[in-house]
Amino acid sequence: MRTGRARLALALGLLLWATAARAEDGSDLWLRYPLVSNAARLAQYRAAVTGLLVATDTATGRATHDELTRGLRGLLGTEVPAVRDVVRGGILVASVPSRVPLISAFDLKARLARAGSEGYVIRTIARARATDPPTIVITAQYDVGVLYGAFAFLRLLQTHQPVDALDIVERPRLQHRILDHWDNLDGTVERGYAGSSLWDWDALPGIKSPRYSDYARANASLGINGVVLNNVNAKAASLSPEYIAKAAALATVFRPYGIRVYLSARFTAPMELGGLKTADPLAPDVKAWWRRKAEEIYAAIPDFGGFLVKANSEGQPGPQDYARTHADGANTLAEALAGRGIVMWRAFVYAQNADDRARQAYAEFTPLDGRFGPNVLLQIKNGPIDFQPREPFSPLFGAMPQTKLAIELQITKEYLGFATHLVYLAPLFEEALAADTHTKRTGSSVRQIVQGAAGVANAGSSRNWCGSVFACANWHAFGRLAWNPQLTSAALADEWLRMTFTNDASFVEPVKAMMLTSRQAAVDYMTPLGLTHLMARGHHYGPGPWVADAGRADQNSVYFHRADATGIGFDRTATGSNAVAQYAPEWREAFGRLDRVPDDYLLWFHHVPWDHRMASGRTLWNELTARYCRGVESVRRMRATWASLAGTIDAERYEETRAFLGIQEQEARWWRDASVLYFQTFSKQPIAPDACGAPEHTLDYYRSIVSRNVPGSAN
Ligand code: BDP
Repeated sequence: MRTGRARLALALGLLLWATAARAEDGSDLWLRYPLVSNAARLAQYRAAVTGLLVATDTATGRATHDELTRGLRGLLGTEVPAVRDVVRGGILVASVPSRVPLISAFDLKARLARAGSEGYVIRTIARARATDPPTIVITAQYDVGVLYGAFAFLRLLQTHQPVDALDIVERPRLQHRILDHWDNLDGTVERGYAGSSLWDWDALPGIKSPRYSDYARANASLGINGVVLNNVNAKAASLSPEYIAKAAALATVFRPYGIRVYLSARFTAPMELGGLKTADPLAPDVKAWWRRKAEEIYAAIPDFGGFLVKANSEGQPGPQDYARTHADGANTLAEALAGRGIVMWRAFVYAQNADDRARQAYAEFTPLDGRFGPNVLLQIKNGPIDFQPREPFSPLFGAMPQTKLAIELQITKEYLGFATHLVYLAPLFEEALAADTHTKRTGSSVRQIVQGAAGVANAGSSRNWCGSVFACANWHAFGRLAWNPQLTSAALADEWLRMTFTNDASFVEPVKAMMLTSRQAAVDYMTPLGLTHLMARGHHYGPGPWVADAGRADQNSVYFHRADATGIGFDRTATGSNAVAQYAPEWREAFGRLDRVPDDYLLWFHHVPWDHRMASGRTLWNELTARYCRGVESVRRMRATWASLAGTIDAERYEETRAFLGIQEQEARWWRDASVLYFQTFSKQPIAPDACGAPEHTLDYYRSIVSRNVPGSAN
């Protein structure tokens, strides 16, 4: 028999073990499920949740059961018993509602119809006898809906919401909610700042890491329903039998979570894999090759989602190599899928030495409107150039009324300080989705026009998934906005903070405010007033406004900012490239006129004299330097906010963020000093005294900085 002392030691040991096992390393993301700290709420939840009946006996039903059991155990601090009926209260989860008497009795039909095929209904149903506690029903037309409903219910508890009179009907607004992984077959990730690829291609299909199902859980909790496994700069080998088997193994893990697997396809795969002499999309043997390939994939992955294609862009092969159009190329692949999947054809194209890179996609694609097959989506980056800290919306969104469209957003922060800088992207996503194209159609904002959203993923092998804890807020925000593009950045930050850290308002409120200012801060210290693409060459980390030696003109910073003795900015009005003509009249007017253009887009559309008087009363030069300093000051304030919160959360994640903010302040300062010194060589004007003071080093010093072995470079 154990002595009391031995028992105490054992208990202490177990406690220590449990604490260590729950170390806050970020790996649980927003699915931590800690005990509800609000005593009144906890009591309500415990009273409401007396039993759990999951009446959906499929793999998805089991995943739903497991998630609810895990979540409730943590949040309520007690095991919720699985019950055979819910006559005396509890949670009833069921798809195929007609088979569950309680649900059909309460006639949820109309609500279920509103929820559609992927949505869900959560409803508190009072029982006939007032003394019987009500039942919380989570139901849906299909089992994936109940999984989404279960996550939504857990979210209510995680954020301490009341659950006594629930009447929720949710359906996803966008049909395709997809993460694009730019993962290479050698395990590196193009523009990945969170370690290496999540997919252990070498070990697949034999070994399936437990991380794959955790990844799927995280996605399902947001409503993400598709994953493109490999880089858009695709290798043909990813369509080989060997890699199809590996993709199929991942699909098996993801399937219960409602996630379909997609593959990036290399346009010349029929030549590289099939030995054909051409990849001409209209050649019968090429069409036949794609059909056979699709059959082979569907035999291994019956719910294969389809192909993502980057064609005739940045050196990738495509239909234009055979004098065919993007529509010809897309349709050949789409026909091969024979209605079972979709082709996401990217609109990110730009020609060598084009007069204005911002005009290219519109020029190439608008003549093809109406010529894409029914299962083709044209995938358009939010702005006309390339995932910059701020861009106006792409004019293509308003110009392809007869084409299905998807928006592509970058979650990984290639141009926004990687995982190092705390930049919350929901305001950028929100801005892009809310943009009104002002085209003549009902519902002319981008979020009303698109049928899909693709986010370039930021998850990798890093223990905290995203390289830094705060970077994961962007994955969360993307997924939730793809489900409901009407959600606000503030609501999403609130929700993410509560689920990731704590519900304590004295932490949530200041940190939320900090997150919401962070994107504008990055715009200010990197590319204020509509400047764009001034990052160091290649890897895009740190300032490089002087870059002029890239192989292509339209990858040089000087091409984008056009600073000279008279002023700065890219004239995209009628006197310049006239890119402004690609927008609806309202925008032509607003963007095209110097007296009307918003400050945020000033230098995007205009070449402006250094002495131009701004709305603030300052000259352009003084406004530019003030904005750079404002960005640095914002980061200082972010740092101070964080410093004031010492001791309010776990040491591990507190410290990580503290250290990153320290680097961010130094680097914001680096951006500001380097940029103002460089632009001063054109303006020839002094830097007005500001809170940032004189630049710390000379311009030569900044120009001589060469960052080596930066992660995520294109390979
Ligand atoms: C650019 C990235 C490059 C990508 C490209 C794309 O620098 O690595 O391949 O976008 O979207 O921003 O295809």
